[in-house]
Amino acid sequence: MKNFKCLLVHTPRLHNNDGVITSDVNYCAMGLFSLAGELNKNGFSSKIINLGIEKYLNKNFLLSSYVKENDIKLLAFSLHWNHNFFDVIKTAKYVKEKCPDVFITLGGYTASFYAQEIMNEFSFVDAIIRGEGEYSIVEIAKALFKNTSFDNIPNLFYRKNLEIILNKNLFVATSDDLNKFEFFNPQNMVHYDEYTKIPYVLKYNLDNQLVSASTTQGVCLGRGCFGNCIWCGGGHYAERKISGRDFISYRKIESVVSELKEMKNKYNIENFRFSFDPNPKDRNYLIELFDALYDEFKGNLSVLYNLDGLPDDKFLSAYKKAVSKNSILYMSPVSYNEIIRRKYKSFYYSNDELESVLSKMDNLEISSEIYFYDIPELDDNENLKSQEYALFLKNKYKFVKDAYMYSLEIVPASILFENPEKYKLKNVPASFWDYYNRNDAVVKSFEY
Ligand code: B12
Repeated sequence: MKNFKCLLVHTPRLHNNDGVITSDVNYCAMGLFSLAGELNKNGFSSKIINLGIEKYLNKNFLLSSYVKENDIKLLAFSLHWNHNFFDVIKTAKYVKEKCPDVFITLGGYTASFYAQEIMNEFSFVDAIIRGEGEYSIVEIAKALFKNTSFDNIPNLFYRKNLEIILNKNLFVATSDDLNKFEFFNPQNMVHYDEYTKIPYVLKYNLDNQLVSASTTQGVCLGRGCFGNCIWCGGGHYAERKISGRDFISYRKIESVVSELKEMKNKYNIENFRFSFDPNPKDRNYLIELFDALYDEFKGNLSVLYNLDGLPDDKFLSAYKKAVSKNSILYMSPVSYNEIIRRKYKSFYYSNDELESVLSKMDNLEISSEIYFYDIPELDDNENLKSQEYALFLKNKYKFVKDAYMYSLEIVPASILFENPEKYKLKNVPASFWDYYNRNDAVVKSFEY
């Protein structure tokens, strides 16, 4: 089976501004590591490749040549974020033209949401794994290797006698499953060292771009969320649609700590991103995690943590002890307007509650960044008040290191996406073509 080679591909989004090529969406979905890990565990030689890194290191790099030279049999494109829809599809198309025998599957949130449409429109896509992919990708590799059928492979859309079939059975990872998966193994990625230093925007015409100090990998603590913030494509309702997930799974704390230890000590990764706050009413798991991180790193761990709810006293004291001073808690009250906040955000708090926490954080010297959104249903004046409130918080609280506005992205599967008129949204993508066409990339994307 070692000769049956698989490749998991991350395709950033390319931009071409008057001949100056840059890319964003440079980070791989963290699940690519557990997918590669499961394939390798089952005897299928597998790697992850980031096309941005390869192209940056060698401008003549072509995925189709790599596939031929390495005799890749199963090519799995990550279409997790909607932003790189065009680049993924274009690249897959060209590779299939040059390597007709390679089996192409797609996976990730966006591919899952639009699986039927993608299968209908793009015949070079052989299959789509909907939702969580670890079990299914191994079963696909086994079926291709043994030349058996895809019937009963969970989460799978595939082609059979010109028909598109979606198997009925479902795989959603439990905590036990997550504990069996491997979330970090640099051996499983081509040019891992370079990837750890990839910047948020990569400029292909400039030297010395691979110098970012942040980790490229979000650290997986678990999966799922009880919240339904209306802009989020990964909340409870959205996840139910995308992957059938209806519960929360947590990773074992020892595994997370030993992973961080290896990343930090062996691979010199300096900052760690966490973005998991599925149930602010019960943060026992996170408190236990911080206690264990303190035992291991004695407060010498730089963390960027996106919290969905307000931190409480227990959280703040465990966090304060565990992380280094330059760590940052990111929080979004959405709008200065509490009525809008209640409507948009699941884990509501008032402005008074927010400010009381910020003043505690000042006393504890915990840094934060606070972000608000431009809300389409509010007039400019109301949105301006969020901007003013952001500035007010930044000036009033010493440890609010930054406070700013974001524009609201409409992502597939979110409540906003499903009910645009209710929220007075204009120009909401009506079909996947609208996402696909929202790019200014080079025509052939990564196969140019
Ligand atoms: C953690 C997180 C981050 C982290 C880390 C991301 C990472 N490396 O994975 C950071 C902070 C870096 C991040 C950044 C962004 N994020 Co984010 N992020 C999340 C968050 C909170 C959790 C991600 C997660 O746990 N996913 C769940 C698990 C199941 O996914 P996974 O383990 O990676 O992959 C599994 C499956 O998805 C599938 N799969 C994934 N890829 C593939 C590929 C193949 C071939 C197969 C077979 C299967 C497969 O199988 C995997 C294993 O089971 C979600 C919200 C949420 N609650 O889901 C948003 C979310 C995914 N992010 C989102 C967005 C928009 C972004 C940004 C584009 C924001 C921006 N404008 O900059 C950037 C993109 C960064 C980049 N690519 O360079 C959106 C995506 C919506 C969409 N459909 O496009 C979400 C849903 C939030 C939202 N706003 O709605 N994010």
